[in-house]
Amino acid sequence: MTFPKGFLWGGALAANQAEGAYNIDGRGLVQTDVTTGGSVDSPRFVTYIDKDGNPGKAKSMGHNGQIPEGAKFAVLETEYYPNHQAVDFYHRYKEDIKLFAEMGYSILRLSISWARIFPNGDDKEPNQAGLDFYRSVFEECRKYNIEPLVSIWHFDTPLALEEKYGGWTNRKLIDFYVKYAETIFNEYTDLVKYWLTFNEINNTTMFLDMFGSAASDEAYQEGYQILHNQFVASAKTVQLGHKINPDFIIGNMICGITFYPGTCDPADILANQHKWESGIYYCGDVQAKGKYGTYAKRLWKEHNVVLDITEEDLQDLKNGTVDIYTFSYYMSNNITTHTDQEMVSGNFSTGAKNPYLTYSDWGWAHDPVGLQYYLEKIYDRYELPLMVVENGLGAFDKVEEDGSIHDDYRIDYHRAHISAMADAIDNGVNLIAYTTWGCIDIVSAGTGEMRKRYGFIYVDIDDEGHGSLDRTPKDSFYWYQKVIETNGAVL
Ligand code: P53
Repeated sequence: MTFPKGFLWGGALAANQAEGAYNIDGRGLVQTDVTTGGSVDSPRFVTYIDKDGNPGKAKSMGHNGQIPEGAKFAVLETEYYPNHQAVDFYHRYKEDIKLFAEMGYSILRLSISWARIFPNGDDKEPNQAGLDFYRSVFEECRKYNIEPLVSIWHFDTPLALEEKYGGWTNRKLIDFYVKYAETIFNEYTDLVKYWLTFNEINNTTMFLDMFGSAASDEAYQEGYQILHNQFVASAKTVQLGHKINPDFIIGNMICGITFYPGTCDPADILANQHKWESGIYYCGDVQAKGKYGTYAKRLWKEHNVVLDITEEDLQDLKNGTVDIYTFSYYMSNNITTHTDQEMVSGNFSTGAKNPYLTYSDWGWAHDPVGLQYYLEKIYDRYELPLMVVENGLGAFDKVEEDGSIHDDYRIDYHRAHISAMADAIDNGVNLIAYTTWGCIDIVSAGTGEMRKRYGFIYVDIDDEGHGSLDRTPKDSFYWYQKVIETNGAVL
């Protein structure tokens, strides 16, 4: 039997993409609350009021919306914000967790919304209603013997911290984050064992050179300083967590893209190695080995970056290494120095088109072998237990007249990826969990669409917010139920 006894099967979601209830029970605002819906062809925008009081929109690059000097982020009456309601997990979590239990989950990855606990980020006291909400969610999980796997931060820094302190470029954020982590560690010490510090921490710099235009030195300076501050916050949090409860298992979380050289030109081989260093290893090395890799100096020099790093920081990084390495996996990308190749277009997926792979409607390469490659490479580098905490296919789903949803394409995607995980395990990789992305349909992070669906459970809501929000199991629901029941033997 490939999958070891006790292997954790489940699904994953994130607060800002699932909960909705954006201004309920004292929750503060986060950036997705001022971000409109987009699509593959049209970016998401952040909305604001400029210094003269006029409303405006600025293109949101991933999770860092740039607004004009003196402007303030604002919710505009004239816009629709998909994350405000999302799929209303806030009010429907009991129904949803019951369905997850029906699939047989032994683990559920979700995130705590920082702004429900500390609405402004720098509040003296936590918001009791926020603490109560997650207590109730975790208790609901425990009722079904589902282990919560909690992301402390999933792209949702309280907006007030961004406005008042300039966000993560400011070291002050480290203390606010650690205080938030300490609060939830103490609060849920008996309910939660598995924690992740920062979701896809590497996105901040990995995507800088991947949108066709070269990023400025200033963008790298800011990106690397943000990462450094988050590394320190993560390391302090790991140390504190182990002090509060020695049984806590605390991991990092990397956006795991497998990079391949586009050709066998040695220049491409080297460029690809450098992409692994800057995109994937940079964060993993600090969080799992406790120090910057040797190539870090080269990267900083390349972009004239000078970082504010103290001796104490280096000590913290060393003492705050993670217990497990976790990552998301959706696709591979090709890295090439050649300009004559056909390029991929899609959101967050760039580079030369791989002729051996097929692509999703959003341009993401379908590459299960790339997952095996990633697992084997990363396990050998760190020798830490691994978790695949996101993996899935964003696709259009069609609801048949009788209400059923036949999503064989999604089943094929997961079957192939689970099979790749089995091969990696057979080759010695210590993989302990698999949580599929969007176990239920939720708002897409990259495009803000509802129609980019990942779930095994369909949610009746569209891109304009119309729909009953009713939940319906798709064919994949019953398929995954069987996979879990047989511990991966029947795919
Ligand atoms: P969506 C880029 C590339 C790979 C994964 O993404 C990414 C991103 C950033 O969007 O994000 C993760 O919804 C992220 C989730 C997100 C999921 O992948 O754009 O951790 O929040 O929903 C899928 O299709």
